[in-house]
Amino acid sequence: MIRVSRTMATRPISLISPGMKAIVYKSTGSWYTVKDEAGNWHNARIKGVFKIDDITSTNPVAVGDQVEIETEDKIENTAIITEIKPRQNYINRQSPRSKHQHHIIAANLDQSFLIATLKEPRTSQGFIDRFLVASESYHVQPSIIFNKADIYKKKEQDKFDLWSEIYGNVGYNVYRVSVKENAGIDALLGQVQGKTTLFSGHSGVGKSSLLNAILPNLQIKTQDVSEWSGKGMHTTTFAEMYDLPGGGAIIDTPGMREFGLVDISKQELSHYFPEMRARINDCQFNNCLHINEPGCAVKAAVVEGEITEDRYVSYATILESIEEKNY
Ligand SMILES: Nc1nc2c(ncn2[C@@H]2O[C@H](COP(=O)(O)OP(=O)(O)OP(=O)(O)O)[C@@H](O)[C@H]2O)c(=O)[nH]1
Ligand SMILES: [Mg+2]
Ligand SMILES: [Zn+2]
Repeated sequence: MIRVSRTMATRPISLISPGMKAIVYKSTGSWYTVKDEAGNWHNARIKGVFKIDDITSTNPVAVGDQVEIETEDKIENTAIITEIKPRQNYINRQSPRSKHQHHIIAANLDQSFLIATLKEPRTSQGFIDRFLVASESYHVQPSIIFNKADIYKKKEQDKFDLWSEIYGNVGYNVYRVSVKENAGIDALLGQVQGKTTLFSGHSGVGKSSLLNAILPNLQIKTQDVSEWSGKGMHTTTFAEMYDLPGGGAIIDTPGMREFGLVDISKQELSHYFPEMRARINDCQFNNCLHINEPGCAVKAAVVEGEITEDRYVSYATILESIEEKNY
């Protein structure tokens, strides 16, 4: 297998004019791989403390960020990130290490693809719903891609049919693909063209494999079948963005075990369930949380079968997990 790596690119020295703009393609913690507006790659880092908004983030600069850079070392072709441009949007989650910190997964996105599986490994509905809520809350259009269709037996196929109907009715695009059999990939090609798309999901669901199928020349590392233990060892260790030949880009990310939501209040949660959002104004109380309140239009819709019970259970579970901040 050919492994192409742009990291720590050693190229002829390319001049960086003062205040030159660049985009972050990869972040390894302390070093960032950036591409400047002339198309040259640099290894860049930040100096001093960057305070963005008031958030405590484990990573001040994220893949997809637009930054300004200046030369640090001409011989080594390293640069300093001097400014981060305001983000159009981003998706973040709770840091797995500390619930008081968050981790920005990527910034300036047009859409997000949740790569999900029904077995090897199994993606839970709770995980799917949290991911959808996070995307909705940052105004990033999500789609769900069920991969590994080649191993679906009747049980998995029935589940796919059910979920595809549930999420389709909510308004999300749902795809059924098998990277292994190269099935269903064509339908995705048109969807990613010209857009910046985030690939996210558990480890081992086939995010990098799907990216390789879309960009066959890339040959990025995926989990060897023999290494596959079902335990979700991470093959991709850093988020990285890849340009598409006809325009647009895909951001491949390391798999995540859980998706901890940040900065969403109990009061706003139902706004991120589109099928609830459409009914909130009909609730008797305008601060209705749709649990025990009288005259609740959301609960009425669940009883009438217009809102799926599973989605409502996800809503109630997430609601319960939100700790209100005491300002
Ligand atoms: N049966 C089957 N296996 C697949 C399919 N797509 C990917 N795989 C296998 O699933 C394993 C994991 O694939 P990766 O692409 O490395 O998964 P990933 O989501 O990038 O994982 P992380 O980088 O750890 O987050 C590999 O052994 C792939 O060969 C598929 O459609 N069917
Ligand atoms: Mg991967
Ligand atoms: Zn209500």
